[in-house]
Amino acid sequence: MDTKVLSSGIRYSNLPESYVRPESERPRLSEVSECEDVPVIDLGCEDRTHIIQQICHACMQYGFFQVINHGVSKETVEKMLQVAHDFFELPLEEKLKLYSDDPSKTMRLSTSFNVNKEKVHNWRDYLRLHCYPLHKYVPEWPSNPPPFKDIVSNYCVEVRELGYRLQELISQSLGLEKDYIKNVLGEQGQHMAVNYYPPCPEPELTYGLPGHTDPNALTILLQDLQVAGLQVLKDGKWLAVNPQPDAFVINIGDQLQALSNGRYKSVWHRAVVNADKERMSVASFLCPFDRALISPAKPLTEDGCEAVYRDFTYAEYYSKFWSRNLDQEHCLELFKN
Ligand SMILES: O=C(O)CCC(=O)C(=O)O
Repeated sequence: MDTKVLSSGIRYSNLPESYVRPESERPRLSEVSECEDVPVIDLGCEDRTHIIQQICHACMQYGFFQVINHGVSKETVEKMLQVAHDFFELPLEEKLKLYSDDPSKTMRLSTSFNVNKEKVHNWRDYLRLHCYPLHKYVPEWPSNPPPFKDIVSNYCVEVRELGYRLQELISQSLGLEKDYIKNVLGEQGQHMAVNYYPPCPEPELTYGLPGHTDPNALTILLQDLQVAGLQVLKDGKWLAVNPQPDAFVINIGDQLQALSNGRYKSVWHRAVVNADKERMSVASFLCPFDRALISPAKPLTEDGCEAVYRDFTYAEYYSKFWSRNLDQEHCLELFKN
């Protein structure tokens, strides 16, 4: 491979060796079935108690759900997907100006997951942005395509609102005060990964992203409507979550698993790739404040329920997460009492 990124315009006819997974780790695509009963929660429903019950069920049984009537406008979503697409269409030299494989950078174009740590690479390029506070980070974002900064800023504001709304509902679904999660997480960071998965010559042999859980609190994922690729692990089986119009996929992250004392599961998910078509997704991550102290919520450790995890700061967790490979054991295992 002679370029750092996959989005170079070269169409590969064979999968380069460094992307080939050992036999036992391959996706076995023919064994994956569609997730038929993905929880879809209508946030426009007037019965808040009903929404809270649905969230509780989805977070316990699945660790993820989809939302519709979520308040992020259709125009904002369409523009976001278009500008993401336009970004990856830019000439290679233009994109390479932004390339870095240093995870501590607050804006970078990169590839795979953690190229310096992993043994086998993943069939993905991604633009990673810090997004909060906007005035701090927008100046370093790409200025090409020209409308990028405006469109993405607008998207980030609307998605953040949705995230806060969901955190209130999730708090209540755990029987906690509405603001419990927001108060514990402090002034939350917001990151974005704009994922680009080019057509892959041998999708059976590799991943866009291998199975992982998200290290943050909550992920709001926008999937490309045309091409499926997201799969989640449910009861030991990988299930495809096909894109649904006007919906976001919401994943519970590791921090909410810890805060809920393991009651809610941070969902294992992965992205598989496609032989003929490119795929895009936009993941927005809400992350606790670096010094936020994460511990199982007190009301959930009363009545003889032991705290499953020790207290830790988010900064400690995040640096542990990035010091490892993506497809190792669950990072939270390292924080168990
Ligand atoms: O592309 C997808 O559907 C999943 C993306 C993802 O898991 C991530 O960015 O962490």
